[in-house]
Amino acid sequence: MRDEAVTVPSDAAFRAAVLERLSSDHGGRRDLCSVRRAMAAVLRGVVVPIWQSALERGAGHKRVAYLSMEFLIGRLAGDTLLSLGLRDAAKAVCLELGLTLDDVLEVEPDAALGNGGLGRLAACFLDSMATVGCPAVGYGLRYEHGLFRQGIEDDKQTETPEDWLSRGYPWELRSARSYGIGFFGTVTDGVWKPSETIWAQGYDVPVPGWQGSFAGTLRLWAAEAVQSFDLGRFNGGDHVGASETEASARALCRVLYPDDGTEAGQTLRLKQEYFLSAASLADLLADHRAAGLPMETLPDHVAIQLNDTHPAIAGPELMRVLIDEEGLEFDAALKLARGVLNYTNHTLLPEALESWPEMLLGWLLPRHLEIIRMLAGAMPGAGILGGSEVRMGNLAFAMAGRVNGVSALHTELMKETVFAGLHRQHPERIVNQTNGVTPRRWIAGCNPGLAGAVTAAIGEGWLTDLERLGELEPLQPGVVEAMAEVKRANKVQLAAWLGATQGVQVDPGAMFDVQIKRIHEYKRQHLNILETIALWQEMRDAPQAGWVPRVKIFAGKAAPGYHFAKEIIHLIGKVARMVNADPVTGDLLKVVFLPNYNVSLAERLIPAADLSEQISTAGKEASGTGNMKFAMNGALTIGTLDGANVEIRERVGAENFLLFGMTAEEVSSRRAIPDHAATAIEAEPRLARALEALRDGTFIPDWPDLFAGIADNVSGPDHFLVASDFADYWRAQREADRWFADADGWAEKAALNVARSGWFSSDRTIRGYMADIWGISPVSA
Ligand code: 26W
Repeated sequence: MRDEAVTVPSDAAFRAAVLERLSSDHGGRRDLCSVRRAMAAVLRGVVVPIWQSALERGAGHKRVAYLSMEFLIGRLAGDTLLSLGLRDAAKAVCLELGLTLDDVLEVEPDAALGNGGLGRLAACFLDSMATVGCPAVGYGLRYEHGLFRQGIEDDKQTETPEDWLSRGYPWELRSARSYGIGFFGTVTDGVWKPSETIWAQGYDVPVPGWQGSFAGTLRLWAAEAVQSFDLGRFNGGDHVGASETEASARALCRVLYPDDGTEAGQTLRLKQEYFLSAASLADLLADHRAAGLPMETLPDHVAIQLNDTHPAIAGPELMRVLIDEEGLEFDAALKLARGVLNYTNHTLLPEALESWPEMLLGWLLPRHLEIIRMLAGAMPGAGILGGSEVRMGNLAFAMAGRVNGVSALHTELMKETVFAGLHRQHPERIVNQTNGVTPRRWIAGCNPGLAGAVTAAIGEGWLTDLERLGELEPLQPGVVEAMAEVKRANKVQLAAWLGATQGVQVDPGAMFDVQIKRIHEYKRQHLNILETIALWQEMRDAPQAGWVPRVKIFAGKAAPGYHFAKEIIHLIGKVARMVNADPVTGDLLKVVFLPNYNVSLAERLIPAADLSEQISTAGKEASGTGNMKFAMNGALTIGTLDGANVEIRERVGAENFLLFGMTAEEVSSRRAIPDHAATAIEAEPRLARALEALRDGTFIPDWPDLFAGIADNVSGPDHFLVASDFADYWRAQREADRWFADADGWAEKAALNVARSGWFSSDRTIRGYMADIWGISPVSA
C-alpha cells in the first residue's frame, strides 16, 4: 500500500513531464536514447521523494547493511514504470512520439555489476527488502566496466569491455558521503600508518519497493584520487605522471572480476574487497556516531550481511576500528563484532573458497594481518590460518553471529563438509535460508501475459504475497488454457526475435528446452550438448519415428581464463551449425547459442521456456535461482536432486518434475569407483557414439580432434560424472517428450508449477533473514 505522503503523477502529468524533459534536456530530440533518458529523469523525480520519506520512516529502526561485491541489477526503467503503475502512460507517450515503449526500454544498458547467481540474488534482495519494509542499504562497488560483453566469432567466445556508464547513469545520485581508505604502509605499536589513500565516493541508487510502499538504498563506492592532478609535476614537464595518482585510484574500481568461482587471488581483487568493506563500515559507523549512540549499542541498530567471503575482511576492519579508534579491548570488540556480522556461503567448490597469502595481506593491510593473527590465536580451532594462507571462509564463520547456506541441501552439506569442524564447535550457528527471486521482475515485469492470467483468476495482491498463487488450485480448465495460450504467445514472440536477430527459424510448436547460466563444468552444459548430439544421431537414423520437435537454447558466459568452459561454448556453436543445416532432421531439432547472456536476455527467454535445464552434478549447485524463475513462469524442470531443485520438486510435486541422476551421496561413492566413466560409456552405446562424433570431425571436418579434450575428459576423469548420469538423463528427456506430446497434460503440469512456486519469492527469503538472522521487524506501512 503506497505511502500516501508520496504522489505518483497522473498519466497526463507524466506525459507532460517527459515532453518537458525532452525539450529542456534534449533540445526536443525524439530519438530512442533521448526519450529513454527523459523518461528516466522523470521517474527518478518520482522515486526520490518515495526514498526520502522511507528513510525518514525508517530512522531509528534497526537496519541491515548488505555488503556485496556484486549487484546484478539489469535494467531499471521497465521495473520502475510497472511498480509505479505508469507503464500504460509511458506506452502512450512513446506512441505519440512515434516509438514503442519496448524499443525505448531496449536501449537502456544492463547494469551488469555481477557474474551470476550471487550478484542477481543481491539485486532481488534489494527489491524484496524495499517491498517488505526492511530498512536496508546495499553496499557495493561502482565498477566503470561491469561483466564483459560476450561476442561469438567463429563459434568462440570473445570478450570486450562493457560500458554501462558511457552515457552516464540516470538512476544514481552522487552522495555527500565519502571516506579516505588506506592501504599498505607500516604498523608501529598497533598504530597503522597507510602509505596510500584512495577516496571512496558514494553514489546512491534509490530502490523503491512495490508501488512505492517503502524504499531502500544501493550505495556504490567509486574510487577517486585524493589529489587528482599534480600541477607541479605537470609544470615540470611530466605531463603523464601528473595524473598518475588519479590513474592508479581509478584502476581500483575500473572493472568487475569476471570469474564466478573458477580462479581467485589477484592483489587488485583484494584491494577492491577491502575498499568496499572499509568504506561501508566507515559509513555505517559514521551514522551510528552521528545519532549520538554509544558504540556498544551497534548490534541493536545494525545487522551486517556478508555476501560470501568477498567482503569478509570487514571483520578484521571492524575489529581495527573498535580497538584502535574506539579503544575497546579485544574480547569486547570481538563480542560486538559477532553481534553485528553474519555470513552467507554460496558455494562449496574448493576453488571458489577464497584464501589470501599472509604475505600479501601483511603487505597490503599490515594492521589487519596482526588482528587476524590475534583472532586465530583466540580461536585456535577455527582454522583461520593454514599453510601461510588466511582462509576467508573460516575467518567469516569465526566472526559471525549467524552463518547460512542458500538451500536446505547446501546448508546440510556445509555442516558435513567445508564447515564440519566449526559446526561441531558452534552447532547453533549455521541456519538455512533458501534463496528466492523477486516476482515483480521475474513474473509481472517479463511475463505480463501470465501476470494478467493469474490476476484474472485470483485477483490482485499476489505479487507481494506470492504464496497466494496456491489459490489457483484446484485448477480451473479456463485458467490452464489461458496460461497455455500465454506460453504459446511468448514462444511465438521469441521465435520471431530468434529469426530476426539470430537468423534461426524455429517452430513455436516445438518444445523450447532452455539452459541459461554461467558456463561451468559442474553445471554440465556438456552433458546437455552430448544428449543433443545423441538425439540428432537417432533422429537421423529414423526421422519418421514420431519425434517431438525440440529447440535447444543455450546461453551463458565463461570466465575468460576458463579454457574448458570456452571449449564447451565452441562445441555448442559447431553442433548448432551442423544440426540447423541438416535437411534430414529439418525442423525436428534446432540448436541455438545466444551471445551475451545477461539479466535482460533472461527476461526475454524464461517466459517462453517449456523445459528448464537444472542438471548440475548433485551436491555442486548451492541453490540455483534460475530454476525458481522458470518454475514460476510455467516451465517444467528436468533436473538432479541438487540445490533448490530438491525443494522445487517437493513443492510442485514429483509428478510435475523430471528427475534424473545420482544423489549427492551417490555422487561421492561413484567418484570413488576407478574408471567410473569408461564403465558407464561401455554400458551406453548412445553415449559412446556421441563421444565418437567429438573425435571424428563430424562437427569440424578439417580439425577432427578439436573437441577431443572434452571427449577425453568425459571418458576419463569425468569429475562431474557426465558419463555416469547420461543414461538416466536420456531416459528423463524421452519422458519429457512423452509428457509434451500430451499438450493438456503438459499444460496442467505447467500450471501446477506456477501455482506451487510461491514459496520461492525472495520476500519469503528476506522475511526469514529478518526473523532468524537480523532481528529486524518491518517498518509499518
Ligand atoms: C572469488 C571468485 C568468486 C566469485 C563468485 C567465487 C564465488 C563466487 C560466487 C559465490 C559464485 C556464485 O554466484 N554462486 C551462486 O550463488 C547463487 C546465489 O546463492 C546460488 O544460487 C548458486 O547455486 C551459486 O552457484
